[in-house]
Amino acid sequence: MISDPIDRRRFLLTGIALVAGGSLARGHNGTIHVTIENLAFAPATVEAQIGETIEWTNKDPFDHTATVKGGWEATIPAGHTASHLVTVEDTVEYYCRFHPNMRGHIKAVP
Ligand SMILES: [Cu+2]
Repeated sequence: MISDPIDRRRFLLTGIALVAGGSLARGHNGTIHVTIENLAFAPATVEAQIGETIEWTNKDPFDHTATVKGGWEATIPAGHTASHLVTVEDTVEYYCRFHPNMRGHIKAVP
């Protein structure tokens, strides 16, 4: 019951994003897509349900990482993708180990 307004907002935001060009596109398989281009995560902030997968696509000509200090790290090679399964503790800030100014945020929701 408590999560109802959050779910509605998520649905609404996703719908708007799809209409606006799909930058927050959510697949039917529960994958949330983040593009890395020009040394930035886009979108920089994502809201993900626990059990969904975040997939980063690196369009830059050099490697990046999604690194959580004291936590997990995904390496995203140039021109490739990498993914992370969202778990309950994944409301986190992450950054790129090679370019620490690159920062992203994940908000995990039930
Ligand atoms: Cu980087």
